[in-house]
Amino acid sequence: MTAVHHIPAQPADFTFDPNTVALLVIDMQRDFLLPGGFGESLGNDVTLLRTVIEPLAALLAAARAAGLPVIHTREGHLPDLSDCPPAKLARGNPSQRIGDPGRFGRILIRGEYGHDIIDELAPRDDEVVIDKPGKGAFYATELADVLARTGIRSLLVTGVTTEVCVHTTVREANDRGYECLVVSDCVGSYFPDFQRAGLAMITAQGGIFGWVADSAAVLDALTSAVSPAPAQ
Ligand code: TIU
Repeated sequence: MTAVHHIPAQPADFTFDPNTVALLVIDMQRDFLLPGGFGESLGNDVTLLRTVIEPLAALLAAARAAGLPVIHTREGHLPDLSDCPPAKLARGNPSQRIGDPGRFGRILIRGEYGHDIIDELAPRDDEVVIDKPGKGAFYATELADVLARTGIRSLLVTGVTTEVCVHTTVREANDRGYECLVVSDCVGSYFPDFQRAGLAMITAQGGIFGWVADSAAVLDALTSAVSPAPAQ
């Protein structure tokens, strides 16, 4: 199917071709969403982020049913921390630093239980998982190659946190010419004010970074506009 479809969004309808759109799920990792991980070590209340899980699980199921590519990302570092800038390691006064032993293994270290994606949103074997050392999903990763290879031009952006890794990734994507729809109830922040401002900053100035719509609008468009994937 090559038709262009519309999702009612801010600041204007978001148009997409089902053949060139992907669902991007950013950093839905135990270290950010479970007590005892990196997010909590930074002094955050993780319960605020957990409101994202249910709507995002529904959107993920719909995207899979519609045959959309799904790309997951994970923020984290090599066990020897050689890919972690000293400034990132030293910043702030966390109760536990990256690489320290946490409740779910070494914090934000690849291969550790806490670094992996929460069970509710576990990637399928055929889905791409991008490991990233930074906040943006393009920096020092293969994401640009994956998108070019698969012909993806538009991204439905979800995950955590709104003002940090989601924003950085949307800004990187915008500069590279990708069209991003941020799904408002499928992105989360530890800070309600930042959630509001983060979403407003996407759509301000005529959509300076992209579009925002809630998952109900996206689900509607996916179920009505995109043919279901053939039965396996
Ligand atoms: N601290 C915070 O809000 N976020 C991060 O450190 N990483 C992501 O947003 N994934």
